[in-house]
Amino acid sequence: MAEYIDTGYEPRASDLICEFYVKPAKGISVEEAANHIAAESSIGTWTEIRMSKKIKEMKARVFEIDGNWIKIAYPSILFEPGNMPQILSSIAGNIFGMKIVEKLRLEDVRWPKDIMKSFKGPRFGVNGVRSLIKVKNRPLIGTIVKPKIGLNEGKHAKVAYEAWCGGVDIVKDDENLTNQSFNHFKKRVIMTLKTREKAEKETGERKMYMPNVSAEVHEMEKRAKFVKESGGEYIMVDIITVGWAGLQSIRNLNEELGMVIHAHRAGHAAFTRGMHGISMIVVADIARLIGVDQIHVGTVVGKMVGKQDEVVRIREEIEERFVDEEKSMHRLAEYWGNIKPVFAVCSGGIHPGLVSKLIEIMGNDIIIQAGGGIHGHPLGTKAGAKAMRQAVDAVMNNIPLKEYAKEHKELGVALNKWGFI
Ligand code: CAP
Ligand code: MG
Repeated sequence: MAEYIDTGYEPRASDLICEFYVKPAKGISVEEAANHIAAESSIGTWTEIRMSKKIKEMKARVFEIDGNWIKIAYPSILFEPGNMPQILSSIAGNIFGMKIVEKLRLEDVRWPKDIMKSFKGPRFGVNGVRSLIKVKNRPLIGTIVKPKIGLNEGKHAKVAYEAWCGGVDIVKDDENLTNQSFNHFKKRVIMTLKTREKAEKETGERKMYMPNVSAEVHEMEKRAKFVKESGGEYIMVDIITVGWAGLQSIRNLNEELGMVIHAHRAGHAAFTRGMHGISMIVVADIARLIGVDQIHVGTVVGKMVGKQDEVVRIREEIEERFVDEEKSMHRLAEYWGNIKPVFAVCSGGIHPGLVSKLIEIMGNDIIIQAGGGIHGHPLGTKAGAKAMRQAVDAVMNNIPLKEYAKEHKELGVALNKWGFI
């Protein structure tokens, strides 16, 4: 049944191409596994089925086999434009569970133009967010209110106020804070936007609040509308747990709301780590197609997994800067057409002592978020926020952190507590 292997096939521009890593089950060749993967993810099943020539033409073709790496071209007729659940049920569905593979990782996808155009893409993107916040060059600084769970609405708003006044640009809810008994969503949004106004007046700077609207779709839509009516400019969505249909729904609604969508990726590591699952590069590209404006990509230096080459590659793919033609399947810089670049968010275990290394690795066009690295500062939240801002200012002025800390107490206290690299 090797009729899905066609290494002479030249993919058409209209084909969707997937790159997989495959470790076949014992006694199975890569070629045999590849054949079954292409069958199961397009028109076939485990045994021969009689079918017309027309249907056979819809089959996927394995056109490249290089060790454990295979590339499969899918005719775009297999897919419903604009329907991410259907597309992923094909190229990232049953195939992960087939006995014939021991490990299977969807590493990269090259999206054909007609599929890309069927999604909305980011509303703001990097430039839109920068002009909203009125910060041109330096990395944006964000914090997550901590403790992540347990504060009532008033205390939440106060922590946010302290962080904004200390110099943070953006304050977000944590990924598991939504509308609990101790902290109701609407009351939190109203109280926090109120303290945001106060912080803007006191600092003369734009300050943003990202309420977490993650919930069942209709509830999510109601919460997003409420944020808009209350004067907010941002919503945060846990894109993995709300699912791609949920994200598409909220992005569709956002056509009328016009808010910035922050994508938290809690849960991604259930399938992006190791060699069985889907790469974070594919997850980030899907999120960009559907239309988030900023997404967590990892930090290399913080508490979460994500090696330098992978994290930098994700940032390159979503911001399409310095795309290394060799590494990426997205050969041409204009690959993304008018789909805006997405802001890379670096968060997780970050504190002021890691900021210079982080910027050295990731560049300036990032959003640096610190939760514990601000609220755990010995002198409190406001001092922690000041220390983060001082660390970014030091790097932007090419001054070593230790040097800058001599004239900036809050940074010095942070470096003494957590060290620096
Ligand atoms: C960070 C964080 C974020 C992680 C998510 C947390 O807090 O709020 O959710 O950054 O990881 O809950 O851990 P800290 P990623 O700054 O206190 O670590 O960005 O890798 O998706
Ligand atoms: Mg969190």
